[in-house]
Amino acid sequence: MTVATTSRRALLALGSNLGDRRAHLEAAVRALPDVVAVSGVYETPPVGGPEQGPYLNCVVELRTTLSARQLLEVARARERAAGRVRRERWGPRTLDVDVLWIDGETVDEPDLEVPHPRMFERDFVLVPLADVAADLLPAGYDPAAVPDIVRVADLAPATPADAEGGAGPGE
Ligand code: A4P
Ligand code: MG
Repeated sequence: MTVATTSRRALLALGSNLGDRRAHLEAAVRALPDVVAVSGVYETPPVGGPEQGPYLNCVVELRTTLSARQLLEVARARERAAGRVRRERWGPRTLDVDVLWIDGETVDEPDLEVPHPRMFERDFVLVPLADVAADLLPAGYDPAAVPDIVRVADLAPATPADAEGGAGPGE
């Protein structure tokens, strides 16, 4: 595993389709470390899995020295904080946090693949990704041409005052 000594860009994808979806995303974004930018929040039709409700999705950019493995641990901690219960693959969830991309780093292990293997196939990832990391979009990809995905909200990154005030609501 690479141990970074200088910070580099990492991108995480967040999704929620159970409970107060926006509150789950908001609490996670506030609690994530080293956040420098947050995409819009988009309502997206579910892809794969059982019949389930629409998702809210967003993408968060970090500048961080955390390794891919440490970011996966951070992601899992946020999912646990949102009370996520795993029943079936691609099933409904209060919060999913995936490690999409880390500049200059690839990981190919049974429980961790970076870049995320499905990120470039999925409009629910690519449309929010376009807000914060358009350089990573596949050539010719036009987020404005994607049907059925609607920007519904904006979340601000946590400010230093948030950090001093504690972890925020939902914790
Ligand atoms: N894992 C491997 N690589 C990673 C990574 N880069 N980041 C492993 C995070 N996890 C990674 O994930 C399953 C396993 O993937 C974990 O054990 C982890 O070690 P999970 O979160 O338990 O289950 P999952 O999310 O159901 O599976 P998966 O395969 O990650 O699903 P996807 O491909 O992320 O799809 N539709 C809409 N509209 N919006 C969504 O957000 N999400 C999914 C999940 C399906 N349909 C969706 C959405
Ligand atoms: Mg996941």
